[in-house]
Amino acid sequence: MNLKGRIINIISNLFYVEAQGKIYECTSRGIFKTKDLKPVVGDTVTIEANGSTYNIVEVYDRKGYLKRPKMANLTQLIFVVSSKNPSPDLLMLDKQLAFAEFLQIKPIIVINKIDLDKKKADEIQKIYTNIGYKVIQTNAKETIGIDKLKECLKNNISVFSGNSGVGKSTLINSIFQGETTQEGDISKKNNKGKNTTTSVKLYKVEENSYIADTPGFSNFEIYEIPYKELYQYFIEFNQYTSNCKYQDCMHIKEETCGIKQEIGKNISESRYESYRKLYEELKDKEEHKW
Ligand SMILES: Nc1nc2c(ncn2[C@@H]2O[C@H](COP(=O)(O)OP(=O)(O)OP(=O)(O)O)[C@@H](O)[C@H]2O)c(=O)[nH]1
Ligand SMILES: [Mg+2]
Ligand SMILES: [Zn+2]
Repeated sequence: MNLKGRIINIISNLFYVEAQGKIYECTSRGIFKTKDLKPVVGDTVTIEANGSTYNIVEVYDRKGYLKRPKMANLTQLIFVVSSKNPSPDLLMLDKQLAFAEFLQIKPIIVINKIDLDKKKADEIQKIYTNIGYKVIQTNAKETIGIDKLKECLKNNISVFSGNSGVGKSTLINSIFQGETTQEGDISKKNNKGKNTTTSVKLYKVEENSYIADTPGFSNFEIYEIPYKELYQYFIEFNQYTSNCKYQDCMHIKEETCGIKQEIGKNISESRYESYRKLYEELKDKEEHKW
């Protein structure tokens, strides 16, 4: 008997594959022992019954691969900021958005804790909806905005990222509220206050929709991005580069720069400021590599 499913968890050499609503504990055949072929969480696989055990016999092509946290077939990144406590970290948000653009994975912005500073939430929302990003306002504590968020999860494998305390766990809990997950332990885990999972794990929201739980992970590092490319991942900048005097303009020190001309007009000051800081950070890293 062969079944097609998805790897939702890996514990040492055992692969937990969800197929047709059930979870199968599987081993992988020797052919996957080479590092590159080793199945990871998120992989679509075929499993085969072998007596009382199951074997992974095929791993399908990946639609994307993330090194840290290690997972395959991620389709959506959900970046969470809070309107207050902690105060919104737009530099971090812009960094995460640039990374999503670099990876070509769809980003969603969630502004949580709108009960604490609605005005600030609206301000932030305006900056990012103007660029064309999808923004959802939530109050995770009182399950406000959660339906909209759930709608976005459909047919996606999503990962939440954001600084500590912004409300990621609370959001994930309210998504699962009143429903049992495959092991029903997302909420249990949080009640205990300690996260006992040690590796990436997928939780099924509904058919074809998963949320990845990534213990110990909060934000992506972006050092893979060459600093000279960074401006391309600030997507609203692109339409103004034709007004730059120099073809290789980095939009930092150059005069007659199409992007700098737009600051405070079509490009928000905070976005440009983030660009400048991240550019310096990446440049510094690249130049001190050796
Ligand atoms: N007022 C208010 N508080 C919230 C809201 N969402 C979460 N909180 C509170 O904010 C605190 C932090 O929430 P968590 O869900 O633990 O935050 P987290 O992003 O998972 O933090 P880390 O696990 O440290 O990365 C908790 O005390 C929550 O009860 C909200 O919408 N409004
Ligand atoms: Mg948490
Ligand atoms: Zn320029």
